[in-house]
Amino acid sequence: MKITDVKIFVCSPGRNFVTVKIHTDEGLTGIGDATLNGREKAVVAYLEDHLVPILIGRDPARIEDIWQYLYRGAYWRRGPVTMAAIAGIDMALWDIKAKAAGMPLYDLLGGASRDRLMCYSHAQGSDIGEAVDAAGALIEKGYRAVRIQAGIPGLPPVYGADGTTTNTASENNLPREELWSTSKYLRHTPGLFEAARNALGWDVELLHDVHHRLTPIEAARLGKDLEPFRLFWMEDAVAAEYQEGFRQIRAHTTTPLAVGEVFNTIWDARLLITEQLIDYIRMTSVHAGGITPLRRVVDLAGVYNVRTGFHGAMDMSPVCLACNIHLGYWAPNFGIQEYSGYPDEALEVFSGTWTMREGHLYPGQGPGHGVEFNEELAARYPYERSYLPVNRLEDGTLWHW
Ligand code: EZ4
Ligand code: CO
Repeated sequence: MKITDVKIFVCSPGRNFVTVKIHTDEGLTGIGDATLNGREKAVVAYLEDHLVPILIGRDPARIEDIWQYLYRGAYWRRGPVTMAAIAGIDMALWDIKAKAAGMPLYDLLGGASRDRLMCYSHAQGSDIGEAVDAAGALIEKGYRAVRIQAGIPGLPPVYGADGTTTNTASENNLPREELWSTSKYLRHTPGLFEAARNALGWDVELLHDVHHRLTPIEAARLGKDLEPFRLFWMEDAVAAEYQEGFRQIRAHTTTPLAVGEVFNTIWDARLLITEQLIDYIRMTSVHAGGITPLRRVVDLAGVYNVRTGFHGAMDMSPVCLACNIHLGYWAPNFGIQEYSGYPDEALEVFSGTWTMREGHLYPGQGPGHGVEFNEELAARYPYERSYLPVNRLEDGTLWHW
């Protein structure tokens, strides 16, 4: 079999997605996700100008060799643009291989390790009452695990802490600027989970995302203060470029830790995994560079009792979610899958065979990863420039978020 064409699509059915479609001389096609929220066009240029010409004429069965070629052969390794671009190709190649084998992707990876994947969804509110009500509504719908975020008294709405802000709500197609106060957040957050346990009981898993906004010692404080409420995890407590910082958090708290949604390679997670400084690895098929390298991360994690918690926000396309579901179905050390759902128009453009029932995800049983991309429909939703927000302290200092 030979690769005859590789097409790149950018569409915005609710939000921007970058999609790779690989064609072969035997008529089989494969689909991959290469979305990088806020920097979509950089990935498109990387793919169209630099990767597509390399791929034409190659044997799509040689997934490992193609991945090594694109990763090592670039000389300039790693980085979100590079790895999202390689991921789009890698997912499409696995899709082709699984279709050629007539197997669902998880079967090709080694077969199912479980019957269903527990997933969690997002509950947000402008205050504690609203956030806890939103969590209750999700539990009513059958979810067994819920991430809860609430607006912070004394601060205007902040991304990820209040349901009124979303990551597509840029102003005039430029990044929106938001305010952050660590002391206000640290005072307020334990009360959110106290209220959540009082209202929702103990028979549900509660999660929380800090969005990288703390320092290690502040994260240690929050982890300790949240211990009575037995969180499933505290996510992205600090910016993790400085991996050793997790030693300090870990030394102080038994609240389980999850990190890694912005990681691109196994090197970003190596120390965290091998020193058992985290409990869940959040890397995801698209930003990790595809199924080929993420499977390697999962196996390394398994050796050290670290489980998966693949990033699954709605700014990764349903193709990425499908790949995560197949990987999770196989992974012996699966933990949980994030699932925030998609707008209807996105699910029309990316029709999928995975399903969500009663708080659990199930892969499709057909060949491949099971997601089809409707090119004609996609063309009706052109790209719209949009950014994630930017965060400043109250004195104007630019901050992490
Ligand atoms: O902010 O996907 O856990 N989920 C998250 C997401 C991320 C976005 C970034 O593009 O943190 O909402
Ligand atoms: Co997150």
